[in-house]
Amino acid sequence: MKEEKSAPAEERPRPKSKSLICWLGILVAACILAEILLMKACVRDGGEPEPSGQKAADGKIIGWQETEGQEAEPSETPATSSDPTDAGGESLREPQEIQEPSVIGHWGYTGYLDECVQWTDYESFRGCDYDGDGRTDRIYREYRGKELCDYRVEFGNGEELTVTDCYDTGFPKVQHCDLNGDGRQEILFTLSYLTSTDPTAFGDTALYEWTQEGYREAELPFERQEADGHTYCLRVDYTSPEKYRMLATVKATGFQTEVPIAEEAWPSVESWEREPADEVLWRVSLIQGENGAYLECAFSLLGKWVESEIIADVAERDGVYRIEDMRAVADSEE
Ligand SMILES: [Ca+2]
Ligand SMILES: [Ca+2]
Repeated sequence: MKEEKSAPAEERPRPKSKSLICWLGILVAACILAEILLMKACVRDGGEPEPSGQKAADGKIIGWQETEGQEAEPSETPATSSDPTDAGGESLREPQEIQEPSVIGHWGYTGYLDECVQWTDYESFRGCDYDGDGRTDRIYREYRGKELCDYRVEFGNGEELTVTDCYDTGFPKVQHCDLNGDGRQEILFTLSYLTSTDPTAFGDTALYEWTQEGYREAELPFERQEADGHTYCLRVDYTSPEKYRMLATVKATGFQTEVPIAEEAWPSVESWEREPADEVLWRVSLIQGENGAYLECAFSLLGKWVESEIIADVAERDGVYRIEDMRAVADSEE
């Protein structure tokens, strides 16, 4: 009897079931892959979008400035978007709170003044050419804390000048004119204090001339107020020849003017004759006159109670700024 040869182990169904498990494994893996792809497609088409905005510390929504290919950075500047999805007020972005521009919107601000959109005066700093080289000049403001800031005038050609230690609450203004006839513009930087209870009692002035070493501050022919590098003063002695009248005498020039005082203002100003007063240069204008350019400098007399000023015309002569003329005016005459 021929003994049946048992099938070799290799030929038993075992190898067949191993192949089936292998196929089943491939099928399961394919299902998992398909599920992953399906989930991704769902997220892309209808899933929650990634947050596109952040809240400021105070909870207000702040705007975005986005640059293609970059992560969006938060900005205090409300974004002006050209995104068509913004049309009709519908947008996938977070709603933005647009702050109304304010006259004091630059207080505490760091950045270019022409971008300070929360300030009503920011547009007056757009497209300026102070040095007259045809290139646009800009002013960068850096708030340093403790109510102080610096202003840096950038002339677009590598030249710049910085006015340091300015009060945050000042209102900046830049004027320019060739005062010394060298063909280069002088830069007059001023700060006024319009929100003060007496704007005529404060003012900062810095005049810059071009030299081979760059811009340097020129000295005006007035007193410097102690502990404040940008405030010029006129030292005035007051005497009262009679009630409701004050005689103002400028110590530096001997110029005198009699100031009539209203009866209701007299109690507030009569004590001024006890000591010399440092009247502050609070308004300066660059004037192009027939005989050349000059500075018109205004000093208010006797504070906010009296509407009288002394005006000093200052011109550059042989490298020095001198008082060319001094006169008294009432505010109503200006
Ligand atoms: Ca320029
Ligand atoms: Ca000049």
